[in-house]
Amino acid sequence: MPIKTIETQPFPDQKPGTSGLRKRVAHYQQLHYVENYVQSIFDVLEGTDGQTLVMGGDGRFFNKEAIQTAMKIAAAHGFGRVIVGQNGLLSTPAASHLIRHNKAFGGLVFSASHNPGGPDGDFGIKYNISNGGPAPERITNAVFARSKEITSFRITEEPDVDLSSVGTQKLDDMTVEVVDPVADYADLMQTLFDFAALHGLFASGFRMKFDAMYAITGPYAKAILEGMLGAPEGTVINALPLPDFGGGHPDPNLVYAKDLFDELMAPDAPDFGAASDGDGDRNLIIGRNRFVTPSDSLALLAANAHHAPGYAKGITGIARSMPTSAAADRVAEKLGIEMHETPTGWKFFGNLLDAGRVTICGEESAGTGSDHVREKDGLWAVLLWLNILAARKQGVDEIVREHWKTYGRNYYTRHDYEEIETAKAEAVMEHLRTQLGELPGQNFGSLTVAAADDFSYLDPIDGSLAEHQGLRVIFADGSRIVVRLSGTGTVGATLRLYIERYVGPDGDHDVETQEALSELIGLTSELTNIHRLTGRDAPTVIT
Ligand code: G16
Repeated sequence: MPIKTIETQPFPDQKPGTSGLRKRVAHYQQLHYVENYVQSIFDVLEGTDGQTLVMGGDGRFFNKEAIQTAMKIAAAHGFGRVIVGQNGLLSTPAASHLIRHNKAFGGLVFSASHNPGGPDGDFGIKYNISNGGPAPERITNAVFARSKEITSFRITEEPDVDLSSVGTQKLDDMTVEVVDPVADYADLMQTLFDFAALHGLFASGFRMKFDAMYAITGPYAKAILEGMLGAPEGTVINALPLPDFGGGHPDPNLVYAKDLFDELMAPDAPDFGAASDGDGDRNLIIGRNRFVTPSDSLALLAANAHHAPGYAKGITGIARSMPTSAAADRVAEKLGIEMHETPTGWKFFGNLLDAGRVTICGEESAGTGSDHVREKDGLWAVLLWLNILAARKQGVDEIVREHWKTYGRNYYTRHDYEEIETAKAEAVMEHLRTQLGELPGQNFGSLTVAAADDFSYLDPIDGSLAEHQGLRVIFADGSRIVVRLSGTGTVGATLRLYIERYVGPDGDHDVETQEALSELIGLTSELTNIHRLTGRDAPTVIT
C-alpha cells in the first residue's frame, strides 16, 4: 500500500509534562492530533531505520485507535518492527521491560496513568528511550519544538492490524509482533523474588486483597498472585481492565481506594492489602490496621530488600524525588550507600540507574521501583513486600513499628488543590517564592527555618540542569514544607503541598498524621496565602 504524506497544522500545546503528553480524550480526538505528536517524536529521533519499537497501553478509551495510528506512522517512518501487547495492552513497567529485553530502540506508552479514563476522561502518549525509561527533557523539549513547526506527517494506508491474537504480521515492510503482555514480565519477577517462599506464604493461610481498579494490573496480578503463587481466587479484585476503569479514578490512594482501606482497618481484616493504578506503575500498601505511606514504603523496602534473592547482595544506592520524605535518607546513611534527591518524575532516575549508582528509587506519589526496569513498578513493590513478609515472618504493622524505632518516623502528608485557575496557582507559587530569601533564620512557633529555595537539580551523570522544580522551606529539626505545581493534570492547575515532620526513634510514633503535622499545615497556609489567593478553603484531596 502506498505511504501518504498528509499536510497538517501544528498544535501549540503538545508539550510533554511530568510523564508524557496528557490531555482530555476529546482533545486527543482532534483531527491529526495523534499523528502530529507521534510524527514529531519520530522526527527528533536519529537512526530509526529498521529499528524496533515497543507499543502498548493501559487499555483506556482511545488506546486502540491511537496505537493503530502510531503503528501506521512507524511503518511509514521506516521502523523495522513493532512489538505490541495483545489487544494493545501493556503495563508501563512491562513496556519498559520489553524495550530492554528486546534491545528495542524505544517505545510508546499509551496511558494517562492514574487519571480517569473513558470518553470524558484523559489520554496520554509517552515516549521511552532504549534504556526502557521515559525520555529525558532534552528529548521531550525537542519534541515540543518540533510539534510547533510540523507541516506534514507520513502514514501508510494499510488497514488496521489485528491485535487480538499473539503472532507476527506485516504492516507494509514493518513486522508487527503481537505478544502476551504478561509472560516476559512474569519471568522477570521470578528472577527477583523467592516464588517458592511466596507460594508457601499463601499456602499457610496468608490473606491478601489486591485491587486492580479495573486497570492494567489485573491480568498481571491474576497470573502471578493467583496463577503462579497459589493465592486463592478472589485475592485480586476489579481485575478486568475496562476502557473507563469502571467509572472509577484509578489512583491507588486513600481517597480512591477507600473501600480497600476500610477493609484493611476492619477487625477481621486480611493480612495485606495493595492496589495499583491505571498503567500499573504506582502502588498502595496497607497492612492489617496499618497504612504505609509511599515515602515510608520506599525506606522500608530499601532497608529490607536483601531478603529477596534479586537484592541479596545489597543495594548500591537510593534515589527519591525531592518532595518524597527523607525517611529513606536515614536508611541510606545507616547502610553507608549513596542517596540522591531528584526532581519529580521517574525520568530523573534513569541516569543514576544506568550508571549503577542507585538500585532502588521511589516517590511520594505512590511509585517505587528498582534497576530491573526504568519505570516505577506497582506489582514489583507488592511482590517485594510479600517477600519481606515471608522472610521476616512478621506482619506489616510490626515491621513498620520496628523501622520507626530504629530510624525514627517522618510524619508525612500531601494536600492537593486540584483544577485551580492557572493564574491563581501561579500567584500562590509567586507569593512563597518572593519570601524565600528572607525566610532562613526566622522562627515560627517552635520552628526555625534553616533553608529555603527553589529546587534545582544538577544531574551528576550528564551534567544537565533542571530548575524550578518546587519550593522548599526546610526547618532546623528536619521538618519541611514543599510546594509545587503538578505536571500531570489536564485541566487548570493542581497545587501540591507536601508537609513533613521528623520524630526520632524515641519519640511518639502514634499520633494521627494530620494532628502531628497541624502546626506545619497552619504555617503552610500562612506562608502561601493559599486560601485567599485561590478562594479555596480546603484541599481537594489529602493523602
Ligand atoms: C508521573 C510520573 C512520576 C511522578 C508523578 C508526579 O506519575 O511518572 O514519576 O512522580 O507523575 O505527578 P505530578 O507532577 O502530578 O505531581 P504517573 O503515575 O502519573 O506516570
